[in-house]
Amino acid sequence: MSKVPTSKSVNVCLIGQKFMGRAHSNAYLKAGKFFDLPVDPRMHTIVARDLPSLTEFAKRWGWDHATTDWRAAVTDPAIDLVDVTTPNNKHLEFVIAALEAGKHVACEKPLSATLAEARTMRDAAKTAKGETFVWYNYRRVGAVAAAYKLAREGRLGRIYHVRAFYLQGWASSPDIPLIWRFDKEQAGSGSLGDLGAHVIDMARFISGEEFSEVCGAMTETFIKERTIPTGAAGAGIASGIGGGGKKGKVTVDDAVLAIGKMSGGGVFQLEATRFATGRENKNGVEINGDKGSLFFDFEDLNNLYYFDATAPRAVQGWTKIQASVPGVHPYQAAYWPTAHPLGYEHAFVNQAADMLRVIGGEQPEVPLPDFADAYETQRVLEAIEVAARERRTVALAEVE
Ligand code: SOE
Repeated sequence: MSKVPTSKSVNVCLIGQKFMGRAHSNAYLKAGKFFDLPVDPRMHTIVARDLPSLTEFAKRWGWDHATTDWRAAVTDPAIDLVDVTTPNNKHLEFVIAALEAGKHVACEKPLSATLAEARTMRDAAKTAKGETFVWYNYRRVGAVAAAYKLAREGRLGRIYHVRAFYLQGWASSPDIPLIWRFDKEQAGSGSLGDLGAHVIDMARFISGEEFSEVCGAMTETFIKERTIPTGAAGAGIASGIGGGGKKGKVTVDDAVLAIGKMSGGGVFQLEATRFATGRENKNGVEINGDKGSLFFDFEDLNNLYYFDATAPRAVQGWTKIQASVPGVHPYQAAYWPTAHPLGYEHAFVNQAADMLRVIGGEQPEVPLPDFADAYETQRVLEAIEVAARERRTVALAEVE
């Protein structure tokens, strides 16, 4: 019987066991199954605060070790990659400890709850030994990766408009308890950083341009206070009902609107909200250029819409490109034959695969956001917050 050759292992330490803990666990579990990687991901240690539920989580997902001692795990010589999926105000401490321990570090979006903390993380990454990554997962939804490729081929030309939207509706019920996403101290902002960050990154990624000026912005908090959750009820969005207990103040935006300019001279408009009743997880962009336009909507995630403005007028029209056809984006062929669509979780598997490629010395076809890249998105978040708070125009140059 021949010994199965193994490539170099990359031992992963994941911090967090909630929604992103599950999405990232699934990604590490599957990446080496669907992709030929230069390294072999090992689900070494899972870290969270409650050991009994954590031990159950480790068993279910196949983590070798479970611990509540994050510092021992992050500095364990056996660990190669530390992945942080905690609430935003907890990113800094874990990330800096991991970078100082010489690890590769991945962090959920947005980089941090505040620009100052994000800057500290960016600066620490500049001199660190390890690679850094941020989970702007929607870049690796097939249709978005395809949009990136078409834009790099020059299919947009000079960009006139960037229209970015992220519409959810889950928070419009007053029964949703005061979870961490409603607390400025933990989240940094509400729909702006939680949802707006994704489509700001998507707009930057596809257009290849930066946001250069916020000419106007406003935020609104529709439900000013919510029931303070007790026990598991506070765990996350899905847990929903907070009971009829004490109420606490919502200290973040429920919705944000912003307009402004892009670095190429075009204009942008951005909308992010958790109160678009009827919209479940509708994120996307429409980008109009002199050579063509692209439109993506995550609630129609298997299709990318393209308008070729250079085609003869008689045949001009919006083309619906099926993303699950091999060759449209670089991930489909790793999974299934043509027209077998991928889903939400595949974007995370694609990101884990690309992170492991970078750690193994390869260069993925679709760029991964590192801390420096994610910091540019954090600057846009800050500029929008200042513009809304002070009701004025804010140039990105003002927010370094
Ligand atoms: C918020 O509801 C949320 O879970 C975001 O935090 C995620 O980043 C987004 O992908 C789905 O919605």
